[in-house]
Amino acid sequence: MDLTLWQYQFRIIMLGDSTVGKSSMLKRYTEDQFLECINQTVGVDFFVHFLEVEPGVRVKLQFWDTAGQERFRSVTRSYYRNSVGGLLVFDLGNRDSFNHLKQWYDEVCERVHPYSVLFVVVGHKADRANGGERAVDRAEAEKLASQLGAPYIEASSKTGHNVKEAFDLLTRRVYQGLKSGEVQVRDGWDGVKTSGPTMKSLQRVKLNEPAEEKKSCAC
Ligand SMILES: Nc1nc2c(ncn2[C@@H]2O[C@H](COP(=O)(O)OP(=O)(O)OP(=O)(O)O)[C@@H](O)[C@H]2O)c(=O)[nH]1
Ligand SMILES: [Mg+2]
Repeated sequence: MDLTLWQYQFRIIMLGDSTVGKSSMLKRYTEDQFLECINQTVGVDFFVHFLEVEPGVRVKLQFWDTAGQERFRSVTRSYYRNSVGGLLVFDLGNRDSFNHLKQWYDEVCERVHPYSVLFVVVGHKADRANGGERAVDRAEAEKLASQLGAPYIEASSKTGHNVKEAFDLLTRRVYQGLKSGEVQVRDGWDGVKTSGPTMKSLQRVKLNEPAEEKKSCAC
Protein backbone atom coordinates (compact mmCIF):
# COMPACT_ATOMS: atom_id res chain seq x y z
CA MET A 1 0.00 0.00 0.00
CA ASP A 2 1.24 3.48 -0.87
CA LEU A 3 1.58 5.16 2.53
CA THR A 4 1.37 8.63 0.98
CA LEU A 5 -2.17 8.04 -0.33
CA TRP A 6 -4.76 10.10 1.54
CA GLN A 7 -8.46 10.86 1.46
CA TYR A 8 -8.30 14.10 3.46
CA GLN A 9 -5.73 16.78 4.05
CA PHE A 10 -5.97 18.91 7.20
CA ARG A 11 -3.90 22.02 7.74
CA ILE A 12 -2.91 22.42 11.36
CA ILE A 13 -1.25 25.46 12.89
CA MET A 14 1.05 25.46 15.92
CA LEU A 15 0.49 28.48 18.17
CA GLY A 16 2.01 29.85 21.35
CA ASP A 17 4.81 31.99 22.74
CA SER A 18 8.43 31.46 21.78
CA THR A 19 10.19 28.55 23.59
CA VAL A 20 6.98 26.82 24.76
CA GLY A 21 8.10 23.84 22.64
CA LYS A 22 5.97 23.88 19.47
CA SER A 23 8.80 22.70 17.20
CA SER A 24 9.83 20.10 19.78
CA MET A 25 6.32 18.67 19.80
CA LEU A 26 6.40 18.29 16.02
CA LYS A 27 9.87 16.76 16.09
CA ARG A 28 8.74 14.23 18.69
CA TYR A 29 5.56 13.45 16.76
CA THR A 30 7.04 13.16 13.27
CA GLU A 31 10.56 11.82 14.04
CA ASP A 32 10.28 10.58 17.64
CA GLN A 33 13.26 12.74 18.61
CA PHE A 34 13.95 15.37 21.24
CA LEU A 35 16.70 18.00 21.12
CA GLU A 36 17.84 19.99 24.17
CA CYS A 37 19.24 22.56 21.72
CA ILE A 38 16.83 23.29 18.91
CA ASN A 39 16.86 26.34 16.65
CA GLN A 40 14.19 28.93 17.21
CA THR A 41 11.76 28.92 14.32
CA VAL A 42 12.31 31.69 11.79
CA GLY A 43 8.96 32.61 10.24
CA VAL A 44 7.19 29.31 9.55
CA ASP A 45 8.35 25.69 9.15
CA PHE A 46 6.45 22.94 7.46
CA PHE A 47 5.94 19.30 8.54
CA VAL A 48 3.86 16.44 7.10
CA HIS A 49 2.47 13.35 8.82
CA PHE A 50 -0.07 10.69 7.81
CA LEU A 51 -2.65 9.25 10.16
CA GLU A 52 -5.33 6.59 9.69
CA VAL A 53 -8.39 7.98 11.49
CA GLU A 54 -10.50 4.91 10.87
CA PRO A 55 -9.84 1.75 8.86
CA GLY A 56 -9.23 2.79 5.25
CA VAL A 57 -9.40 6.56 5.93
CA ARG A 58 -5.97 8.20 5.78
CA VAL A 59 -5.43 11.84 6.58
CA LYS A 60 -2.47 13.89 5.45
CA LEU A 61 -1.63 16.36 8.19
CA GLN A 62 0.12 19.50 7.02
CA PHE A 63 1.61 21.37 9.94
CA TRP A 64 2.55 25.03 9.92
CA ASP A 65 5.00 25.50 12.77
CA THR A 66 4.94 29.23 13.48
CA ALA A 67 7.60 31.26 15.24
CA GLY A 68 6.41 32.51 18.63
CA GLN A 69 8.63 35.58 18.47
CA GLU A 70 6.73 38.82 17.94
CA ARG A 71 9.01 40.03 15.13
CA PHE A 72 7.76 37.22 12.85
CA ARG A 73 4.09 37.87 13.54
CA SER A 74 3.33 39.54 10.21
CA VAL A 75 4.58 36.40 8.41
CA THR A 76 2.94 33.86 10.71
CA ARG A 77 -0.46 35.63 10.66
CA SER A 78 -0.80 34.97 6.94
CA TYR A 79 -0.95 31.20 7.66
CA TYR A 80 -3.91 31.37 10.04
CA ARG A 81 -6.66 31.69 7.46
CA ASN A 82 -6.16 28.34 5.74
CA SER A 83 -6.02 26.26 8.92
CA VAL A 84 -8.70 23.92 10.20
CA GLY A 85 -6.97 22.91 13.43
CA GLY A 86 -4.75 24.63 15.95
CA LEU A 87 -2.63 23.43 18.84
CA LEU A 88 -2.53 26.21 21.44
CA VAL A 89 0.64 25.45 23.38
CA PHE A 90 1.88 26.96 26.64
CA ASP A 91 4.73 26.03 28.98
CA LEU A 92 3.42 24.74 32.33
CA GLY A 93 6.37 26.42 34.02
CA ASN A 94 5.85 29.81 32.32
CA ARG A 95 2.83 31.76 33.56
CA ASP A 96 3.07 34.44 30.85
CA SER A 97 2.81 31.87 28.08
CA PHE A 98 -0.48 30.71 29.65
CA ASN A 99 -1.76 34.28 30.03
CA HIS A 100 -1.14 34.90 26.32
CA LEU A 101 -3.19 31.92 25.09
CA LYS A 102 -6.41 33.92 24.73
CA GLN A 103 -4.61 36.47 22.54
CA TRP A 104 -3.37 33.71 20.24
CA TYR A 105 -6.86 32.29 20.09
CA ASP A 106 -8.54 35.64 19.34
CA GLU A 107 -6.04 36.54 16.67
CA VAL A 108 -6.57 33.25 14.81
CA CYS A 109 -10.37 33.33 15.08
CA GLU A 110 -10.42 36.86 13.74
CA ARG A 111 -8.29 35.97 10.72
CA VAL A 112 -9.97 32.68 9.83
CA HIS A 113 -13.50 34.14 9.87
CA PRO A 114 -15.95 33.15 8.25
CA TYR A 115 -14.41 29.68 8.60
CA SER A 116 -13.49 28.28 11.99
CA VAL A 117 -10.54 26.54 13.58
CA LEU A 118 -10.89 23.67 16.06
CA PHE A 119 -8.37 23.83 18.90
CA VAL A 120 -6.69 21.64 21.48
CA VAL A 121 -4.91 23.36 24.40
CA VAL A 122 -1.59 21.78 25.42
CA GLY A 123 0.12 22.35 28.77
CA HIS A 124 3.65 21.48 27.68
CA LYS A 125 6.93 20.49 29.40
CA ALA A 126 4.97 18.30 31.82
CA ASP A 127 8.25 16.61 32.82
CA ARG A 128 9.39 19.85 34.47
CA ALA A 129 5.96 20.61 35.91
CA ASN A 130 5.87 17.20 37.53
CA GLY A 131 9.35 17.92 38.88
CA GLY A 132 7.99 20.90 40.87
CA GLU A 133 8.30 23.73 38.31
CA ARG A 134 4.57 24.11 37.72
CA ALA A 135 3.26 27.69 37.39
CA VAL A 136 -0.25 26.83 36.13
CA ASP A 137 -2.69 24.45 37.88
CA ARG A 138 -4.40 21.78 35.86
CA ALA A 139 -7.85 23.01 37.01
CA GLU A 140 -7.08 26.55 35.86
CA ALA A 141 -5.85 25.37 32.45
CA GLU A 142 -8.89 23.12 32.04
CA LYS A 143 -11.16 26.07 32.82
CA LEU A 144 -9.57 28.28 30.16
CA ALA A 145 -9.59 25.46 27.58
CA SER A 146 -13.26 24.86 28.22
CA GLN A 147 -13.98 28.61 27.80
CA LEU A 148 -12.25 28.35 24.40
CA GLY A 149 -14.32 25.26 23.55
CA ALA A 150 -11.23 23.05 23.44
CA PRO A 151 -10.04 19.90 25.19
CA TYR A 152 -6.99 20.18 27.45
CA ILE A 153 -4.02 17.82 27.61
CA GLU A 154 -0.64 17.92 29.38
CA ALA A 155 2.35 16.62 27.41
CA SER A 156 6.13 16.46 27.34
CA SER A 157 8.23 16.29 24.20
CA LYS A 158 11.22 15.39 26.35
CA THR A 159 9.69 12.15 27.62
CA GLY A 160 7.20 11.78 24.76
CA HIS A 161 4.31 11.67 27.22
CA ASN A 162 0.95 12.49 25.52
CA VAL A 163 2.51 14.08 22.42
CA LYS A 164 0.98 11.61 19.98
CA GLU A 165 -2.26 11.79 21.98
CA ALA A 166 -2.42 15.60 21.58
CA PHE A 167 -2.05 15.44 17.79
CA ASP A 168 -4.40 12.47 17.50
CA LEU A 169 -7.00 14.27 19.60
CA LEU A 170 -6.93 17.30 17.33
CA THR A 171 -7.01 15.22 14.14
CA ARG A 172 -9.95 13.16 15.35
CA ARG A 173 -11.75 16.30 16.45
CA VAL A 174 -11.46 17.75 12.94
CA TYR A 175 -12.49 14.43 11.40
CA GLN A 176 -15.56 14.25 13.67
CA GLY A 177 -16.31 17.85 12.68
CA LEU A 178 -16.29 16.79 9.04
CA LYS A 179 -18.63 13.92 9.77
CA SER A 180 -21.05 16.10 11.72
CA GLY A 181 -20.94 18.97 9.23
CA GLU A 182 -19.28 21.38 11.72
CA VAL A 183 -16.32 21.46 9.31
CA GLN A 184 -16.85 21.55 5.56
CA VAL A 185 -14.70 21.33 2.47
CA ARG A 186 -14.96 24.73 0.77
CA ASP A 187 -13.75 26.14 -2.50
CA GLY A 188 -11.20 28.88 -1.93
CA TRP A 189 -10.27 27.66 1.55
CA ASP A 190 -7.41 25.17 2.09
CA GLY A 191 -8.05 24.14 5.71
CA VAL A 192 -9.44 20.82 4.50
CA LYS A 193 -8.96 19.19 1.13
CA THR A 194 -10.26 15.91 -0.16
CA SER A 195 -8.67 13.67 -2.76
CA GLY A 196 -11.89 11.85 -3.58
CA PRO A 197 -15.57 11.89 -2.75
CA THR A 198 -16.46 14.35 -0.01
CA MET A 199 -17.85 13.34 3.34
CA LYS A 200 -21.35 14.33 2.14
CA SER A 201 -21.25 11.95 -0.79
CA LEU A 202 -19.72 9.23 1.42
CA GLN A 203 -22.59 9.70 3.86
CA ARG A 204 -25.05 9.44 0.97
CA VAL A 205 -23.47 6.19 -0.20
CA LYS A 206 -23.73 4.82 3.34
CA LEU A 207 -27.34 5.88 3.62
CA ASN A 208 -28.04 4.46 0.17
CA GLU A 209 -29.36 7.77 -1.07
CA PRO A 210 -29.10 8.83 -4.71
CA ALA A 211 -26.06 11.03 -5.43
CA GLU A 212 -28.25 13.68 -7.03
CA GLU A 213 -31.93 14.28 -6.75
CA LYS A 214 -33.67 13.16 -9.93
CA LYS A 215 -35.14 16.12 -11.70
CA SER A 216 -38.54 15.59 -13.23
CA CYS A 217 -38.58 15.67 -17.00
CA ALA A 218 -40.02 18.87 -18.39
CA CYS A 219 -40.74 17.57 -21.88
N1 LIG B 1 12.10 20.04 29.77
C1 LIG B 1 11.55 20.18 28.57
N2 LIG B 1 12.10 21.02 27.68
C2 LIG B 1 11.51 21.14 26.44
C3 LIG B 1 10.35 20.39 26.10
N3 LIG B 1 10.01 20.72 24.84
C4 LIG B 1 10.91 21.61 24.42
N4 LIG B 1 11.82 21.87 25.38
C5 LIG B 1 12.95 22.80 25.26
O1 LIG B 1 12.41 24.13 25.15
C6 LIG B 1 13.23 24.92 24.29
C7 LIG B 1 12.38 25.59 23.20
O2 LIG B 1 11.79 24.59 22.37
P1 LIG B 1 11.23 24.90 20.90
O3 LIG B 1 10.61 23.65 20.42
O4 LIG B 1 12.28 25.52 20.05
O5 LIG B 1 10.14 26.04 21.21
P2 LIG B 1 9.22 26.81 20.15
O6 LIG B 1 7.89 26.98 20.79
O7 LIG B 1 9.22 26.12 18.83
O8 LIG B 1 9.93 28.24 20.03
P3 LIG B 1 9.87 29.27 18.77
O9 LIG B 1 10.30 28.55 17.55
O10 LIG B 1 10.81 30.40 19.14
O11 LIG B 1 8.45 29.78 18.69
C8 LIG B 1 14.32 23.98 23.73
O12 LIG B 1 15.49 24.15 24.50
C9 LIG B 1 13.75 22.58 23.98
O13 LIG B 1 14.75 21.61 24.17
C10 LIG B 1 9.81 19.49 27.09
O14 LIG B 1 8.79 18.80 26.88
N5 LIG B 1 10.45 19.45 28.30
MG1 LIG C 1 9.79 26.68 16.95
